[in-house]
Amino acid sequence: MTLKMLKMLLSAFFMCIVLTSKVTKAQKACDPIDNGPYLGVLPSLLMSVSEATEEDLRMYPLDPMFSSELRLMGVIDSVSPNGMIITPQMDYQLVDPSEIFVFETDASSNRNRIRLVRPIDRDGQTASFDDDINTLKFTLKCQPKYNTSLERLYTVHVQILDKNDNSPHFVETYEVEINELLPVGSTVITVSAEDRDLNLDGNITYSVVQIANDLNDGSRLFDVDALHGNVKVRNPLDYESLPVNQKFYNLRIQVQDAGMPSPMSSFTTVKITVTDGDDLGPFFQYTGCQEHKGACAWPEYSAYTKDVQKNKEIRLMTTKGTESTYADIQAKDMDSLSSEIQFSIIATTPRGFDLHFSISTTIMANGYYRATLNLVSEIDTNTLSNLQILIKAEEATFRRRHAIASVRFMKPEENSNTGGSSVSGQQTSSGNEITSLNLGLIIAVAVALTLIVCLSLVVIVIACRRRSPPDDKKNLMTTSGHSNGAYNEHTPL
Ligand SMILES: *[C@@H]1O[C@H](CO)[C@@H](O)[C@H](O)[C@H]1NC(C)=O
Ligand SMILES: *[C@@H]1O[C@H](CO)[C@@H](O)[C@H](O)[C@H]1NC(C)=O
Ligand SMILES: [Ca+2]
Ligand SMILES: [Ca+2]
Ligand SMILES: [Ca+2]
Ligand SMILES: [Ca+2]
Repeated sequence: MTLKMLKMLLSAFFMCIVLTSKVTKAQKACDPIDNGPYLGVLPSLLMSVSEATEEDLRMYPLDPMFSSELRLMGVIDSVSPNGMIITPQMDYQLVDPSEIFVFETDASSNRNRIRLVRPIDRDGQTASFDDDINTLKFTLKCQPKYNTSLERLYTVHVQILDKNDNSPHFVETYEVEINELLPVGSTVITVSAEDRDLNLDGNITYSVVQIANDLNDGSRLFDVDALHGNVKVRNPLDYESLPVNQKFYNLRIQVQDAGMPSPMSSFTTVKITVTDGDDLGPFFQYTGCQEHKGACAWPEYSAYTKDVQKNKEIRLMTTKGTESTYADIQAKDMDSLSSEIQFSIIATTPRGFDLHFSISTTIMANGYYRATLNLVSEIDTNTLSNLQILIKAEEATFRRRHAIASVRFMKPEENSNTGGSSVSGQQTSSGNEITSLNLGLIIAVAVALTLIVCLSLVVIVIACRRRSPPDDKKNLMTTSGHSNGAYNEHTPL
């Protein structure tokens, strides 16, 4: 039983060996190594090589990336017993495949291959897919040397693999003008780049790059959407903080593909010009005002009550330290927009004197506006000297930005004899007041001093006459007395 079974098993085993050996023996020259897929009427051979430039092929002709295994039995020559003759047909392409590839048997591995010998640009001349060459297709005729009439035909598909040999590039140059009031998040411009390569080699992303040593670098204020190239405002813009005559930002944008192992990139610089927007109000300006961010912090004007006459323009002054100067009320838009400004009286302290005054606006040069303040109905000097008027300079825009200044009144010095004439036409009015006051004081002091000196002289003279009878010896006595004293002091030594 067991012997019989063993015999049967052994015979089955040998049968298998015989069968398999028969199968291998059946594979002759021009037979496919694999039973490849039928992608049509003919069996197919699928291969792939990388695209290559002329230089690639000159430098690395035997690089495996430029060749592909031709999985057919036999050797490609017409001499060996299992030799075969390979003839590519020029049927699908305009070019002859035998000019692009050589068909050869690798001497060391004894394997058949096709090898690229002519440059192929997979990418074409544009980024569009229309001019891409992704596969080369042709019919291959294979004839065994031992009987050339036993020819076999295959459809060959050679896939052309992409190489990242193109850097992405921006299709145009970009310049744009925007207003400083454009809100954060707004799209300023959209940049666009192209890459002729395939898949990751052509998958491009945008990013902002800082420009070293450029005061107009915009990398802090703008960013770019990585996928779509939309440039957006990232931080609030400020026209005023840009240097004069350089109201623009340079935004450097990089575009990079995702090619492995080393991505390729290129750059563009977008010039973003910023225009002025109405973000600042008017400001009062006079020499010597306390400036804060380019505007007078607490604009204050004053006038002497004597300079206030009905239906006459009130002469106003500004004060810096102890110096008072005649000054006009002038205001200007802090934006370069030079918006129209209108002056008005908004309040008085104490209240209720608004209608005693009128104010009018005159346009001046360089965007300045001037206010003219008039008294239209009498106020008594005591009331006036305690009065303060608040004046508003308002932009005639829909935002109605404004600034406020105060005007107060002072009584001139009571002692001043010169009265109204002291300030007329003079630059330093209160300076004049002070000088006339000082003059009076100086005269008084001088008179007093002279009196004191005279009195003391008289006292001295009287005293001298009492102690020394001769008048002419007064000088001698004083000099001798002095020398005596000196001598006396020195004698104890
Ligand atoms: C070659 O093959 C053809 C087709 O199978 C056959 O007719 C012919 O006899 C063969 N010739 C030789 C010399 O074996
Ligand atoms: C590029 O890659 C990103 C992420 O890797 C993907 O979301 C996007 O669809 C790709 N684009 C293209 C055109 O391949
Ligand atoms: Ca690329
Ligand atoms: Ca490419
Ligand atoms: Ca502005
Ligand atoms: Ca303004």
